[in-house]
Amino acid sequence: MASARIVYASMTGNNEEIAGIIEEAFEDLNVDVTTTEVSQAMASDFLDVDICVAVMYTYSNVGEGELPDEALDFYEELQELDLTGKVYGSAGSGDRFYDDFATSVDDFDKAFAKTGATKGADNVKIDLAADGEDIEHLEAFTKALVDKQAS
Ligand code: FMN
Repeated sequence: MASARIVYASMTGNNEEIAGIIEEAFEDLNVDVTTTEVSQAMASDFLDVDICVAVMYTYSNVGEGELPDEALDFYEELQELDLTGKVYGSAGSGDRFYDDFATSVDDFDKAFAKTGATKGADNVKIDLAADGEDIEHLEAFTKALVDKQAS
């Protein structure tokens, strides 16, 4: 059975919910999945699984996209890892009101790319809470990750 780990950051619940949607989609595809809030996680936990997923909000006071404070250590640690042979995906909710919409999703994509892991699905950026169409995108995202891992 393939294994996956989802690490998320969430202040008001949108990204926690998105992580839950991805978790359920993995379970439906018979993947052994663990979901952890980022301040409780270590990037090296990704060494134990086949598929690595980050779900992060974007937070900026000055109009520039910024990572969640509580994810900074994790973000630095991640880039030091060798995740060659693993598959990764990056998703998250932001707010289209901001010019730097959901840039944390791109930042984590780039951090994963540095680890040597293989990108398994296009980044998914969601405006605030996930709606019905977003859920379909998240399910397709999860399936793409599983298919990539199996290939
Ligand atoms: N969203 C963006 O896409 N880009 C930003 O630069 C950004 N800055 C924010 C700054 C503040 C002070 C607040 C309150 C929100 C900001 N957001 C920004 C929106 C949040 O990322 C968005 O509400 C997200 O859904 C929060 O996720 P959560 O419910 O998981 O905490």
